[in-house]
Amino acid sequence: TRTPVNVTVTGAAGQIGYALLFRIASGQLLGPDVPVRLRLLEIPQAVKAAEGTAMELDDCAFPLLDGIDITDDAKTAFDGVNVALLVGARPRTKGMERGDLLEANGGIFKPQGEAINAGAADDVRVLVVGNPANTNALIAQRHAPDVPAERFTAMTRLDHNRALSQLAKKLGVSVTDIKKLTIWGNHSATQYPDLFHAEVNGRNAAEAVGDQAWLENEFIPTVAKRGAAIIEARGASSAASAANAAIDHVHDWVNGTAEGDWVSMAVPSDGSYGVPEGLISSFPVTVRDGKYSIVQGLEIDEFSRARIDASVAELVEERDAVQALGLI
Ligand code: NAX
Repeated sequence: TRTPVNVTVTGAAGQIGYALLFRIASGQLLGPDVPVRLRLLEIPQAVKAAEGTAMELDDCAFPLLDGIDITDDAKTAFDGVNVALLVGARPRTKGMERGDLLEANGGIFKPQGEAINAGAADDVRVLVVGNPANTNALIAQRHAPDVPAERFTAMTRLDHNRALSQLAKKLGVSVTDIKKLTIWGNHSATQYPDLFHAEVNGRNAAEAVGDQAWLENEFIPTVAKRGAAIIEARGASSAASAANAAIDHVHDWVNGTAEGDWVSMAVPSDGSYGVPEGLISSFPVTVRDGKYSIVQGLEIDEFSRARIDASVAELVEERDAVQALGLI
């Protein structure tokens, strides 16, 4: 039998945590033959709720679930961690300025980065889900100097999946008919879902749509504002779909992407496509042998260039703001 993989989930008592943990424990994160040991990190007031979730996990009698530890201490939570899912974050509340939000999250992601640096396994992979995800990932990464920078990623897979679904609906095709869709930039309203490199049954997706007005005025804003639309309809933010995207992100990072396709991941830039080095920005990536690479050589036209630049400019602003606050 294989040795269990240590998976740490922060914000485990939250709504994404509740949708995520059962799928991890059932084998959907790493595969049907990989046992997992779960570590749940919560703030002290939410430990009891996390214990309740752990009771339910026990009650599922998942064959692959090797054990569950619950803690409010980051060092304990990340000791020996192989896969870290950083979901817990400080949400923006009424009257909160952006600086306050970044500062509050710096107070979470700095110590978590330090704890990952101190105790994580050599093969650790980190996915930041908690918003502002790209910049929270940057903060954690900068406080983990001994971990290769490329192990820190942020989630734009939910945006990617949303874009797949919107396009499939528009064209009356299945999501499996669509390949090479890309989310560029920040996981925020400035993100750029790109159809110009995407293919629908082998045909260029933007051409298949053939309607620039739909692309600009419907598709892009619908994908970018989908989170707000879910809150409006459901009275709560995306949870099961966010958990699903986190599963997809890590699953593909570990197990690889399909031949002839790619996925979107926010990863530290190597300067590709003019994105300043080190910024954690979303790119098209392929994965082979557990390592991702940014897809190279795509031609970026003027329309796409302006959209990518605008989202990257926002990431630069966020980075400069956390730098000014002394968080990185
Ligand atoms: P909830 O408020 O339901 O849960 C968050 C949990 O995190 C709470 O239980 C809280 O106690 C815990 N927490 C807070 N600080 C912590 C710390 N320092 N250590 C450990 N746990 C801590 O939020 P939920 O709906 O689960 O969303 C979690 C995060 O995901 C939010 O920041 C949200 O904005 C973000 N999202 C990111 C998405 C993405 O695509 N990247 C999409 C979905 C979601 O909006």
